[in-house]
Formats: sequence, structure tokens, C-alpha cells
Amino acid sequence: MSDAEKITAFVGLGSNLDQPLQHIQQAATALDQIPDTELIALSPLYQSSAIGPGEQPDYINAVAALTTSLSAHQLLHQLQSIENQQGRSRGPERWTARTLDLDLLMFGNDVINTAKLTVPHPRMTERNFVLYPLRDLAHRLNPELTLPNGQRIISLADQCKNDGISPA
Ligand code: A4P
Ligand code: MG
Repeated sequence: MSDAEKITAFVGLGSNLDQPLQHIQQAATALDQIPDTELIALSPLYQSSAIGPGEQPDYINAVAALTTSLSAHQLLHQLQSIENQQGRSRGPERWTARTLDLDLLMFGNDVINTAKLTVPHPRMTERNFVLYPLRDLAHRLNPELTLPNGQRIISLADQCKNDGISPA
């Protein structure tokens, strides 16, 4: 597949266990090693208060921009194997502390609703720890970056409150 046929995808990175900064850096390297995929840019890192049950350490969050000729489901599979390689454990409870979470935020202009994959990520428009690093990438790569429903990323981030987030 030529470069012209590659899709630009955005992946959210989060970690709040066992040296989160190192997990994020290691994951960025692993993203660049996915077959038929290149890491174009990694956003600045942010520290954010955990959304989830109980007392949890703060997260380190970032967003990566990739180009890929994989399908969205193939890319999700690769993201899950990187999570597993970095010691991710999965229990029945949602939003518990984790060494690494990789969410597929956007996949070109695609809208995907399958049992395994919802794109754009359904909670991304309400989360400053997603929108702020994504805005940083939009400023660098494409200020007109827009969700399939027409919402502009920079505008969404500008409207999103800065509760609990700071540069890492
Ligand atoms: N799945 C569906 N769509 C997607 C997608 N777009 N990207 C499915 C990735 N996965 C997707 O995910 C559960 C299932 O979601 C997967 O099997 C996949 O098929 P998971 O990573 O195993 O579980 P999870 O992350 O605990 O659940 P969930 O609901 O995806 O949580 P979120 O929304 O990812 O939230 N607080 C701060 N400050 N920073 C964070 O990064 N992250 C979370 C996780 C909670 N609180 C946080 C943060
Ligand atoms: Mg997740």
C-alpha cells in the first residue's frame, strides 16, 4: 500500500502503576514497531487525577499520531498485545489502576461500532487528559482535525475544563 492509502490514527496512552513515565515512553517505542505502521508524533505528557473507583495514583497521559495500512481491528489487536507485554492485567472491574491502557481514539474519518471496537472512542470528548494532548498534536499536524460528526478537536479541548490536569 502506498503512503497515500495510509490512514492517520490517534491512540491515547495512559498509565498509573509501576513507573508510569517509563511505561508511556516504552509504549511509544512499541507503537513505532507495529507492522505497516509509523509513529508520526507523540504529544507532550500530562499528569491527571484518576477517574475510576477507589483511591488511585495519578495517571500519566499522552496521545500518539500514527499512520498505518492495518485495519482498525488489526491495529486494536496490536495495541492489546503491547498492553499485555507491559504487564497489563484485566479484572472484572472497569477503570482500575493499570500499567498501560492504549485506546484507539480516531481512525481516519471512520465510524466503527462493533462488539470489540467503538471509534471514535466514546468518552474522548469529555476527557481533558485525551483532548489536551490531542489538541497539542492538532496544532502541530492539522489544526482542522475534526471528528466524523464535524466537531473540531481544538474547539472541544478549548471548551473542556482543566480540572485535575497539569503538564507532567
Ligand atoms: N474497546 C472498544 N472500543 C475501543 C477503543 N476505541 N479502543 C474495547 C480500545 N478498546 C476499545 O477495554 C475494554 C474493551 O474495550 C476492550 O476489550 C476493547 O475490545 P480495556 O482497555 O480492557 O478496559 P478499560 O480501559 O478498563 O475499559 P474502558 O471502558 O475502555 O475504559 P477507558 O474509557 O479506556 O478508561 N483516568 C485518567 N486520569 N486517565 C486515564 O487514562 N483511563 C481510564 C480507562 C479510566 N480513568 C482514567 C484513564
Ligand atoms: Mg481502555
